[in-house]
Amino acid sequence: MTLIVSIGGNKHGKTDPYIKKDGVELDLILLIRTILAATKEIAFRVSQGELSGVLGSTLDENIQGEVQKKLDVLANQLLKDMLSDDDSVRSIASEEEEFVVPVHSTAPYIVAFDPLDGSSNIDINGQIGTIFTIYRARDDVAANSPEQFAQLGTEQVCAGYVLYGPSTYLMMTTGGPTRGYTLDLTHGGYLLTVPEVTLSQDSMEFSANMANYRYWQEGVQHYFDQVLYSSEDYKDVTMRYNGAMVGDINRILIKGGVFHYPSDARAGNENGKIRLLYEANPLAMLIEKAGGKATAHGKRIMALPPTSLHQRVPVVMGSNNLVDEFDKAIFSNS
Ligand code: AHM
Ligand code: MG
Repeated sequence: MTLIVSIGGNKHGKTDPYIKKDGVELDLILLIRTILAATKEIAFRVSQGELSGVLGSTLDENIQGEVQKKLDVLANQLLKDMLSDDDSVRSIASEEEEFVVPVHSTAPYIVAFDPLDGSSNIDINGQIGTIFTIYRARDDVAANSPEQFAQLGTEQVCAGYVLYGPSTYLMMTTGGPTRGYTLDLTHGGYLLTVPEVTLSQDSMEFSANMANYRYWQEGVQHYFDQVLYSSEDYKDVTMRYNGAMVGDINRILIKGGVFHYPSDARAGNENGKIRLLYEANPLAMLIEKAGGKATAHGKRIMALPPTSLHQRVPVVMGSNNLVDEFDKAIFSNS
């Protein structure tokens, strides 16, 4: 059943009573609305595809050494511009920006985002999304300091993503349960469609880029050998891989399963590919608040002390049993 409540308010003038129940302050609700306003604009451009002139690549590389897509740049700029206009934002960090962007020096919140996750899917009309996270600003460091964002994932006051799929879908937590919202194109607001997401613990589905097998550590290779070829426990196993973590995690939140992006032997991938601040922590919070687990090196992702703004971590996250079995196989003797 679709509940007629909306974070952005709706034609009946109601706001989401569930968010209120989480004890969320009004200025945080307004900040979330700013982020969502930007995602609606991105969703519109994405839905226009080739017609909006945003497909294809730029000639530039981002801080991650990846060629930027036009939509990466556009989504980054939209979020940055709209958040810079919001009085409650002290600092911004983006996967596409080398440095922290200082905004309002005494504002209460800092925001980090991956403006367009799954960039390789842009040109093929595949799943892509925006991942975001909000923390309280620190008064002991400057607004332009990366130290603003050197906070544990457990300090997040809001985490979410918007998936630009056949429908535009918001998954978000403000400290309470993970909830799902669908963008209603008839009135332009996100409507609460799943008040409480509960991760299935029965799934035998995994997401991993198996083409990286040759670069993985021996323990990880051995684990996947068991899963694919020998263990009776995994005889019903199946695999799905989107090339967009946001799509894989959405599937896992709805159907259960586990996502892996292990470290590998390639230069730069010693800690895998997934960024702690922009991807791992917000998605870990959504997974945990839905009853699942998220670990790196066998430890809880949200308890990892950050060491740098663009830090990467190897990730495994999803249904408890599948995360535990992987960690037991890899880390029980280390
Ligand atoms: P991006 O934020 O630049 O799009 O990179 C992150 C993405 C994840 O969404 C996805 O799971 C992963 O990169 C795919 O990487 P690979 O092509 O190595 O499997
Ligand atoms: Mg990403």
